[in-house]
Amino acid sequence: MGDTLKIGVVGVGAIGRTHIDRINNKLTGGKVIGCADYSAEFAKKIADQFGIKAFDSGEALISDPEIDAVVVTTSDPFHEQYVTEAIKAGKHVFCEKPLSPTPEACKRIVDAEMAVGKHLVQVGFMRRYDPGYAQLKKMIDSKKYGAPLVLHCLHRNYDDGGVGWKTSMSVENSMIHEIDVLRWLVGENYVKTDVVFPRSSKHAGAAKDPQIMHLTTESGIYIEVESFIFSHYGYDVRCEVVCEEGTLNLPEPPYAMVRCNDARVTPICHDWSERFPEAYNIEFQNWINASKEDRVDGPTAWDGYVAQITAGCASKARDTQTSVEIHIPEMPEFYKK
Ligand code: ISE
Repeated sequence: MGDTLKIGVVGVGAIGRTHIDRINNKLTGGKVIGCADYSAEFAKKIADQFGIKAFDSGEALISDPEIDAVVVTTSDPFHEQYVTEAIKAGKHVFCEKPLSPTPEACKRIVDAEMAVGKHLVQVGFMRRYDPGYAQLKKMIDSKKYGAPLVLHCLHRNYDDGGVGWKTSMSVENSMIHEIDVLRWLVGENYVKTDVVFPRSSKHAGAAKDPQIMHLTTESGIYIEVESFIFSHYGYDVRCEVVCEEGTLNLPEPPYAMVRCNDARVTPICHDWSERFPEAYNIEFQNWINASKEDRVDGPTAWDGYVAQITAGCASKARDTQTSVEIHIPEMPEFYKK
């Protein structure tokens, strides 16, 4: 492998490009040397922009001996195919969230990884690397404020994708972040969920928006997450953890307050790329460092599977407007190591 981890990116239509830029221009120890896309012509265009090699297919990129590790940023339904291919090639693979749209596909990835007997997969749940969430985690783990009892969370986008947004995406694409990061924060799986539809915004078109997802954990911690995709004011992520002897609030980005035109204004972010750049940088630097040491040190394929089981139950709860029990299987020994 040498001193530099040589990385190939499969899927460069969207976030993959920002990861190439981050790895090649901001981080150390890794270099994206090639990319592939379902359109080979498009891959060539992006490869030329970054001065890297274009591969004819994801498979060709993954099997190339020059490539040490793989980043999968295709559209969600294609994650399984390329992650599995990388596992078979024995290469470390970073897959953007969700690991796969269905729990069944995630389970197949888990089985494939266990079959090769080596930890290779990391899932892109970047909020775990956000310094604000990391502070909350440290405070909860210290037990200084007693046990967490209730979590109040908001996840608002300005308009996230416009008219293409579907009702199902609020859980599956957006609140999947809370499903993972809150489970990690409190260190417990979920046992029950329901999803409520308040009056819908006129900006949401045919989609139901906002939506409120409720989750209950094994010890009875009660969580509510408001997802408001068409908030039409900015990107706003909040999390308040109510503990027995204090409440903990996720820090907001430190924008300076401006006094002007008879007003006091503190700006907020416009979208997720502005809100979480540090989290992405820390996440990828960690992934590069761990891959070079042949380790996985981040959200695993098992975490991706558990998130998808939970999201599947929340989707069922949403579609049937009932409360749905969540049954998470026992974590295999393989993932406890
Ligand atoms: C998007 O895919 C993300 O991952 C963002 O973090 C989230 O806020 C947004 O709603 C999703 O569509």
